[in-house]
Amino acid sequence: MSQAGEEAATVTTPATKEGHSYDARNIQVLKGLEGVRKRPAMYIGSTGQSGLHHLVYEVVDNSVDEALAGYCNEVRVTIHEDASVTVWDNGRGIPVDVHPGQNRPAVEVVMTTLHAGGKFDENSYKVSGGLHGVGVSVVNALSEWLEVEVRRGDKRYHQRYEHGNVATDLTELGPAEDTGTTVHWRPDPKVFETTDYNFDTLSQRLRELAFLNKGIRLLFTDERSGRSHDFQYEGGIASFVKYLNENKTVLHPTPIAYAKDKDKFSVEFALQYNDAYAENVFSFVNNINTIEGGTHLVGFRAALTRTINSYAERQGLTKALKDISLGGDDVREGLTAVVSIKLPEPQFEGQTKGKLGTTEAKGVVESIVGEGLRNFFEENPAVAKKVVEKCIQSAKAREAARKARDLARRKSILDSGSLPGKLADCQLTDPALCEIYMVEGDSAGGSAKMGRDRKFQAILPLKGKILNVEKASLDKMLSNEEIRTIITALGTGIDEEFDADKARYHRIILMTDADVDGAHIRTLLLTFLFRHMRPLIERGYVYIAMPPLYRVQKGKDVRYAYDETELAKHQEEMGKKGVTLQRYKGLGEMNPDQLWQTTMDPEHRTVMRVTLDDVVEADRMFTILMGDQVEPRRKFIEEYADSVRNLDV
Ligand code: 0RA
Repeated sequence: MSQAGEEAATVTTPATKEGHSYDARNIQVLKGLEGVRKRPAMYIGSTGQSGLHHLVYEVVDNSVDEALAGYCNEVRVTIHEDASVTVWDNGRGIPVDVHPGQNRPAVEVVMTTLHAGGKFDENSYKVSGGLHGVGVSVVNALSEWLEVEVRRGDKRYHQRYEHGNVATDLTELGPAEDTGTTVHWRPDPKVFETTDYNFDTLSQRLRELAFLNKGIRLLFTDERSGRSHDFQYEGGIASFVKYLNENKTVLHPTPIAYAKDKDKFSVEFALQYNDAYAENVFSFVNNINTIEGGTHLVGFRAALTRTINSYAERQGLTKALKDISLGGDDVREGLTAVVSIKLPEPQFEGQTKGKLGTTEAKGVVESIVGEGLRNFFEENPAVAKKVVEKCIQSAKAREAARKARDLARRKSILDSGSLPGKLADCQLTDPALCEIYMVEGDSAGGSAKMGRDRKFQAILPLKGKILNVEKASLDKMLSNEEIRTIITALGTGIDEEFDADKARYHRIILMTDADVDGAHIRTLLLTFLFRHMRPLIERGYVYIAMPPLYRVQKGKDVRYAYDETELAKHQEEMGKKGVTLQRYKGLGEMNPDQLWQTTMDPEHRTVMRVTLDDVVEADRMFTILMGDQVEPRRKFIEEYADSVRNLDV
């Protein structure tokens, strides 16, 4: 990677007309973009693929802001073969008149000044803080070149920049039929490690934006592959909820949805129950996914619990519960919901700035969600009854689970004091230093126990397929011995008692055979971790071991290959004579020494960290792979036959 440090010096080239003297503010400005090129990661998170995508989001966000202000209804995003990107919109067009304080066209100021976008923009929903909202000037600073075309006041204008510097003055091109802005840029290969965009990642984000901003048409074209998408949802977040529940069996055909503005807040929610057990609530602030939740989510949850309880009481439906009230977990079982709020200057907090801190959001969201739900229940008593009955069902099942858990605790299986007999624990006790291998099968488990470094490596052998938690209720899950063993070994507890801080290992490594069964077991384990211990994945504790597929030997020269390409390379280097090739069908075929060398020795092994890049897609994938609808699963596997082999969440 190149930081382009030297080149940043050229950013200070004066970009204004002759005879103009620079005031302090101007110099500040020039320093600003230089800073962006010096430390790009500070502005866009990274200079890898995600930073590259960030540039696209930044420009699209500006167009979406125009749409939110009511001036734009279509945005077109195109990836070109030379890795340049065009974002076109039919908004008002960036102003081109000479900016009074700066003596140059406003569009030039917007493109070359850090954070200038917001200064002109009376649209109050611009995001402050967080990762987005750094301004188009950042995109300009990190581009080899950028060209902007503005359609405004019946005319077309054009300006070009290179490395963030003005390359040509703003020129008039001719008449315009409509208004809008087109930004076309090529990310600077000296700044970015890669210029390879991921079609799916970009397309998922654009789809999300189309859901979150009802009616906007987002056209996405990838000229590298010829693929394209056209997103537009008149149903907004209700369509989003339908999409999330697409492969699930729903309790009521239409999502419950409501939207209202209050003070400086705009609040909307949509929800729909399904017959699974997981809670799937996604919250957004100014179109940004708040993965850590925050005050708006607290308000939503409070309203849901309170409104369902009071409706149930008023209708005399709680008698079945003998006066126990429905808890938060009971009203959220099988719930799919999207809560989206927009407000000026939200305060973000938390590790990844993904948590809303704005205090007033709780009360506002709580009152609007309460009102929306109450109205809906009054007008749709049949659906209301179904929802309440489902929640009561959940409460009863939770009670049964509590009993199962108590029983298990009495048998001291879930007690952290006594560890499962199958677990070969490590000697160290500091979780940050410890890892656990969850190994498919007793024989591989045996080899792993012998091959490991017992100081920091624990081994938990698993008997074949674990329970598919996607189809099991909590009490069924807790009465499953294999699952209980995993919970106890990890030390986190489960459900209401789950606490990621109690994890006994900060590396949880899934080691399964490199065959279809192995992939299935890995998916079952991941499903369990995703549904019930998601914070462990979020914290980056979960890994997948990568055992070799081949062993090639010529005399004393022994090499391992992790894929076909590597195998071919070894074979080429070693020649054909006297070479023996072994293809590993399972972990059990490796002796303890080999297993250590190839798969467990931190000096030589490769492990793949499981990440949750896109929780929405991860959820859909688990539902499809592990849920009970056969057709979507068949289609998914057909479509992704290759990638399922290397299933990455
Ligand atoms: C500054 C002020 C106004 C609009 C914009 C910038 C703007 C920026 C971008 C970036 C991509 N598309 C965009 N569309 C608009 C307000 C314009 C006015 O008041 O007329």
